[in-house]
Amino acid sequence: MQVLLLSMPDSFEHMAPVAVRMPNGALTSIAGNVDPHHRVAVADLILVQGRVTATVDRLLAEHQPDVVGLSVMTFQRRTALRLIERIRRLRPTASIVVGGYDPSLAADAYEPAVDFIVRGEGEITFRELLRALERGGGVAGIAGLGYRDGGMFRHNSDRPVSSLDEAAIAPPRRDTRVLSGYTLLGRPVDVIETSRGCTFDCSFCSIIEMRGRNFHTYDFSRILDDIRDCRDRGARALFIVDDNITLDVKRFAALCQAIVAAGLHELEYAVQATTASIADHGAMLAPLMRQAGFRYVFLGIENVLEDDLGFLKASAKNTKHEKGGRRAGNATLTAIEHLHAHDMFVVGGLIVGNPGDTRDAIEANLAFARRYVDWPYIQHPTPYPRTPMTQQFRDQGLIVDEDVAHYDGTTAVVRTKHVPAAEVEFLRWRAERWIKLKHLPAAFVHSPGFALRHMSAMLRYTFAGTRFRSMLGMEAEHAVFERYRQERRSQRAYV
Ligand code: B12
Ligand code: SF4
Repeated sequence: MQVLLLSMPDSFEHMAPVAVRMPNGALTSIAGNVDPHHRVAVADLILVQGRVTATVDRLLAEHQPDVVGLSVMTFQRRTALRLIERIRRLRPTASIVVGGYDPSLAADAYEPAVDFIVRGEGEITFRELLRALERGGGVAGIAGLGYRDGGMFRHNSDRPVSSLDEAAIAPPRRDTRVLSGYTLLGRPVDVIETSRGCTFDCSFCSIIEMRGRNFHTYDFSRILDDIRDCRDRGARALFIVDDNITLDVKRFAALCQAIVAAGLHELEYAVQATTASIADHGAMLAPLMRQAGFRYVFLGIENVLEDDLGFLKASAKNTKHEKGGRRAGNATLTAIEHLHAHDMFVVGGLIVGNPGDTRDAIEANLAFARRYVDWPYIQHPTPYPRTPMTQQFRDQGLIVDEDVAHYDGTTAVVRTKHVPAAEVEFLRWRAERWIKLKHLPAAFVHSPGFALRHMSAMLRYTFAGTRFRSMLGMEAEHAVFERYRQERRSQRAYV
């Protein structure tokens, strides 16, 4: 069968598409796990943001797919549904399948539009679906699948999460990609996985509903082969997409050593980490990470105030420990010190605009980011489907925007008990542009060629909405902010 797999073009405020265009790791993993006689094409539409419909039309004509699969996050739902309408019109014979976080957690939003919904991990479910379609058999026995049955949409039982042990999931197939241009600050970038899952239960995170609280790992030989595959295809930077690689610090340290031993430390790595693990083990771990080539570390700080950490259920992962395991306060600063001491950049993940937040509480977090963080990754709490936090915001009547196309993390769609949503977003926007500007000299040293070629585009993106008059202080900041919001919204109408 001919299969076309698409990831959505919608991008995120803190990942300017001029600087960051990463592949979707799910689709190449799905491609690597179908039976080998199928012909699969993977297209990451982030690479063609300015010409999405023309590209999809071309791919449909060239590949004549029997099955089209789309990978969708919640804020990409509107784009996905518009694309599905178009695919139906242009290729009515194709079966349409959706998977990923949004279809898994908000299946009803897709039921009227698609033929199949793959919930949770997709590799085995999708493989079995293709087998069933090929032989014209039923799909009622395929765990993890939803399907149309006459006028009804039925859902089979959940598929248990994969153990990831040997041969459970075959390696990704990157040769199936049909578009090019992935970049991380000018370096060709790819994504790899070394583990799946997390055992924490932060209230804003979709992972618990998606797969439960568990942690499974791939073995090192598979991971090193996967890194080699990326390198041999031209990647010079790698983003490790693990939910929480720092859950097992010993294993992470051993992985850093294995990367060095295999000579794969010439690549540059970016990863997500919890502050507690880095604070508790940084003296041993940070030098190993640096030797292995880690450069940008996304720290899940979430908030610097204990009340907010309590609301986000993120206190445990942000508490450092003394020898003997006694709790020793907030881990964030110690973690940042360890990373900075070893020449790594901190991408600071903070969440501002929680129910109890006052203006001062928000400003305290922004001041922290200004002082300690290299690249701000500040978001507003966003009521993604079925997270525990969503229910809390709903119960308190604090959700002010139900349009999920705005659920991109940097549009404030909830208010606090004390501050209106638009003001929360304004405060973040006002602070963040200048923190980003501060990082540009370091970005210049890190990637001089890229910075020279794209500095003006980066500045235009960061200061969207700003005009000469605004720079001279002849315009109210709120007017500039409104223009920034309008510009972003029109940029994000891809289909
Ligand atoms: C890595 C990652 C990123 C990377 C993305 C790199 C990349 N291009 O892949 C970065 C840092 C850029 C990122 C950014 C964002 N992310 Co993110 N990210 C993740 C993370 C940690 C891992 C995703 C991953 O690659 N997993 C590995 C792959 C193999 O697994 P998978 O994606 O789940 O795919 C499996 C199934 O879902 C399914 N599947 C997926 N697609 C399809 C398609 C078909 C056809 C089929 C059959 C099956 C299928 O099968 C796959 C294999 O089993 C998740 C999860 C988490 N716990 O936090 C969040 C997560 C996906 N991100 C999320 C969000 C909200 C964002 C942002 C909007 C804001 C933010 N929080 O940072 C931005 C927007 C990104 C953008 N498009 O611009 C949310 C999504 C919530 C939702 N309901 O939509 C998650 C769940 C985190 C959370 N807050 O709970 N993210
Ligand atoms: S530590 Fe990270 S991956 Fe784990 S539940 Fe919290 S936000 Fe999700």
